[in-house]
Amino acid sequence: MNLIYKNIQDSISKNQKLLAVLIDPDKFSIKNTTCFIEKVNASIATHIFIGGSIVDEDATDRLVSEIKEHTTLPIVLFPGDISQITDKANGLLFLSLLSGRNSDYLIGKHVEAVSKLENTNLEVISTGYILIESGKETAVQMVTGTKPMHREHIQSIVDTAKAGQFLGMKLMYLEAGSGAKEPLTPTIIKRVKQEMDIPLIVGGGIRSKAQLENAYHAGADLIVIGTAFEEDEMFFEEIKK
Ligand code: 1GP
Repeated sequence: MNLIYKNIQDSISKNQKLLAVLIDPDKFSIKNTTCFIEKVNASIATHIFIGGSIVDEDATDRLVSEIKEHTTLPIVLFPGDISQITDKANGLLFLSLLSGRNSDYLIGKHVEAVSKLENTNLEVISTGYILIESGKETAVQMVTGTKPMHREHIQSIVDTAKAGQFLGMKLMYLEAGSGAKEPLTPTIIKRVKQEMDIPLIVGGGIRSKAQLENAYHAGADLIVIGTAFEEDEMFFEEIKK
């Protein structure tokens, strides 16, 4: 049963917007789990994403086990590396970095991941991942050795997203990068959304309710926020149910 993907599609058909709180195991203190997840549960968040660019081996597994004790929200892996795959989560974004031309991140790591995934019950969701420049070098850029797409090259971004859809990807993720100075512009989100039939994820640099609403209004179906909560958990106050 592909429940996570089906629920995303059902929410879109009911015009319900989705929000994922992203937790990076490398930056999160496991001792803070109870208190943090209580805030997530009281918020409009619909998903918990877990992942980071550089994470210690087993840290993801430990963190997911702990989080599961405190929430019924779906836990989806957003892995920077194969070592972050754990059966304890509910699903995994099988990300292909379409904005770059590093074959490892387009297909190589995916082949390596198969033997690990075959021993899990994770719902594997094929996801096109497009990094768009945000004014500073991001962790994804450094780790993958790829360049982000230019913000002004909107047609190239649209064509890249459509190519991913033609390849059969189930989700498309537009990424400004963790901690981006500015989130993606409504124009980019709107143009991509207009041309796509698959759900659109948007993340990177969203730090206020107004920015969240702008991105939804432009066409984002699911928004991912991590840094804003790392910097100040008071942000949860603004997005209570
Ligand atoms: C990062 O898109 C996510 O991969 C979320 O970005 O940490 O800037 O919220 P932030």
